[in-house]
Amino acid sequence: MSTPQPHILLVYTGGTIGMIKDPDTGALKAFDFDNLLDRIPELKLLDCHISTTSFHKPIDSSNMHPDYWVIIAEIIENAYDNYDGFVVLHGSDTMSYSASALSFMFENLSKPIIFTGSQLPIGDLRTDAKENLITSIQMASLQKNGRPILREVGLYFEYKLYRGNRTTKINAEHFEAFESLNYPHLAESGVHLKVSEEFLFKPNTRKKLVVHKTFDTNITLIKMFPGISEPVIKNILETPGLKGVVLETYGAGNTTTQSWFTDLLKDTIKKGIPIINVTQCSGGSVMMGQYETSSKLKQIGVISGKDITTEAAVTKLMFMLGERISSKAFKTIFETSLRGEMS
Ligand code: ASN
Repeated sequence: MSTPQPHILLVYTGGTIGMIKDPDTGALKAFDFDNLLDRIPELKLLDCHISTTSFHKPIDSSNMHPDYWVIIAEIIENAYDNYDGFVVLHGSDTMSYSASALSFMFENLSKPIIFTGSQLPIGDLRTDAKENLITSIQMASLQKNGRPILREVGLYFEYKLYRGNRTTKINAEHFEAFESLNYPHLAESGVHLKVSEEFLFKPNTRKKLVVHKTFDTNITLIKMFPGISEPVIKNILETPGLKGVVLETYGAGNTTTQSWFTDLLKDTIKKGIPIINVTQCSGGSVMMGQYETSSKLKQIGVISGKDITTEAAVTKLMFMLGERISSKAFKTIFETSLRGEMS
């Protein structure tokens, strides 16, 4: 008896993959990407059933916003029981943020949600879109004993599948646009699709899917640089309504030890505003207390982002604030890996 073909839902949100050049300005802009299956006849050759749906008005992902994450999540949630996997076509600019956000939204996910896109439009002769799209669909279709092999939010680009919330866009030009420096890739596409099963996220399959939909955007991201000034930091931290801060520090979580700086952070934490320490290095982890320049941060209650990416830290913070996690539990929960986003 032949096994039934997996059903895959393709969700088109926009991005270069479906863009065309504006005849007047020459700039790339999102266009209506209807009839995806007709435009890419190769999709009909795949060993799965594909249905497609699209944003009413596709966007360049630089216009991404949590409201759109809810739209993507609701499309998937409403189709969840009828499909075996989901592929989200998305612009590369903010794809790591969206993949991270969706990972937090989908608790107890037991099917693949694969984000992909391209650096060149699908109509371009040298496009990377077709390989990315076709292999993403194949990855989302992978099954063992009739069940999906991948049960997490992934990001597929240029022959590699990554855990979405571990990725960062590292190149605006190369086809190899993403990297996951603190976690191994989950699968690789060569002559065969090679999945590294030991690195896959193992959800608790006995628990029911829960989709979280509230993000609190009253947060800020501060990147440290030598010479950062007191009035600037003071102004940011005293922003009315501010609820959380991601602080991009040097190396293993280090900052200036000037007292005006640590005093401002201390006052902020005392007001119940969590501050998350993430490193501005692309790889490695925050280890507060390793250097004198981070000991004080630890003392005043700064939260360690460990080896989380900035993209995952920003979305996790908005997600946890949206969930109204109490300030007492906030540090412990943030420092716990929820969806494999930190080691
Ligand atoms: N600006 C585009 C976007 O993020 C870039 C891309 O998709 N390669 O929508």
